[in-house]
Amino acid sequence: MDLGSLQLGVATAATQIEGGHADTNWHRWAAQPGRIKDGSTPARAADHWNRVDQDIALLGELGVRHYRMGLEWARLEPTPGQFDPGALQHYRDELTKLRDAGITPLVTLHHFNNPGWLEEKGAWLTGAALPAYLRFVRHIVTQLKDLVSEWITINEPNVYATEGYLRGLWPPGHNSLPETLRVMSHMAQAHGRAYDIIHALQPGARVGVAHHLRPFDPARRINPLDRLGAKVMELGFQTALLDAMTIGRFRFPLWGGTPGKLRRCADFIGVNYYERSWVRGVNPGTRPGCVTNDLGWEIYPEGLTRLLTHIAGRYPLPIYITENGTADATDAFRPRFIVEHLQAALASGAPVQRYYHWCFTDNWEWAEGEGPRFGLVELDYETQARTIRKSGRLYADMVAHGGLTDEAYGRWLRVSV
Ligand code: IFM
Repeated sequence: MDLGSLQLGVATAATQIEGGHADTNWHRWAAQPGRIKDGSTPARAADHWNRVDQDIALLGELGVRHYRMGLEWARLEPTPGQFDPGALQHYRDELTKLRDAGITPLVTLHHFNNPGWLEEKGAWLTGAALPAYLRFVRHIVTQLKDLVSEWITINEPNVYATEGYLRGLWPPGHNSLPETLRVMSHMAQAHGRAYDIIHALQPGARVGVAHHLRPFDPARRINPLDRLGAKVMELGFQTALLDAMTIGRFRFPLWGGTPGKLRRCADFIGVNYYERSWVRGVNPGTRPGCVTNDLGWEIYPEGLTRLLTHIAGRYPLPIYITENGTADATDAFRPRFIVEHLQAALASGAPVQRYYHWCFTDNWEWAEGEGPRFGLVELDYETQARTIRKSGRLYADMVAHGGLTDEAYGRWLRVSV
């Protein structure tokens, strides 16, 4: 497999790897009994805050030239309007080291993580988030634009909204469809404003959103209820947001923007792809009998081809696969997962410029805690020892050769019979 111009990188998010005691919505949530499956908190994670040098050396071992990372808003702005110069310097140092190592950072400004003070004011449900977020964006871009030129304004607004406001499994633990749509609308509006601010400060910047996308397929192909359910979910969970955050088209069930007026508000489409939804009536589920990962998510590379083909036909923009990966504690199927998803991306013929594997190291997986293992690099949470997995070695080989060589295939993927 020849990757052509497709470049490989790895992805992380601040709250999931940094460790420490920032006052975020997640640190507060994890402190409540029963919220996190294994009772863990983000305070340990991968202790990346203290191990930046070690982790940059590991990125060097993988050979990647692209690294997607997040910023912890609560560290940078611990009280409203007061920015912490120490935290800013920490990120400046990290970004400088990355660039010195020949690695281009793609920086996420919001990845499910609100400062505690914003959460207290209702965060994205109320009018509090927009001015606070824009102030944060303005300050951070001004301070980091000499080191960063690629930005993700918001990660997976649909997942943030549905897990926190519909399913109630994430902070703030609500169960309300109107609230979910309000949060989505506020995030879509915030992205458009942030896009303009970043471009005003840094005209050459590349700005986008990391969208969580999946195919929604009716469980019973000719059942009208399943078909309708799949269509409605696709629109409500992703298509309406994609339109609003790419071409400024706000339509039901979202609101905001200027009616009838379209405008470009993304320089690339970020795609986070993990699985498909198998819809029965109004219930999204998993196809019975399919191959799944450790979290029960269907492994379905063809879904990536389908999504990319659809997106490329809808928006004339380059595509970054900003996340793709799988929970596989024993690394039994991750090597094949990676190769098959890269093949699926190439098969789409879509203008995919980047592929960031999720995750660089094992990460604190939100309400699932420390259990799921997504890393190319295995983490021993007790000792913080890092070990590159077989899949990580394969990935490094693909980075070095611009694709999968016959030798690598034989070494990492051939099944002996
Ligand atoms: O770990 C998450 C990440 O924070 C957002 N996208 C999906 C990943 C795996 O669940």
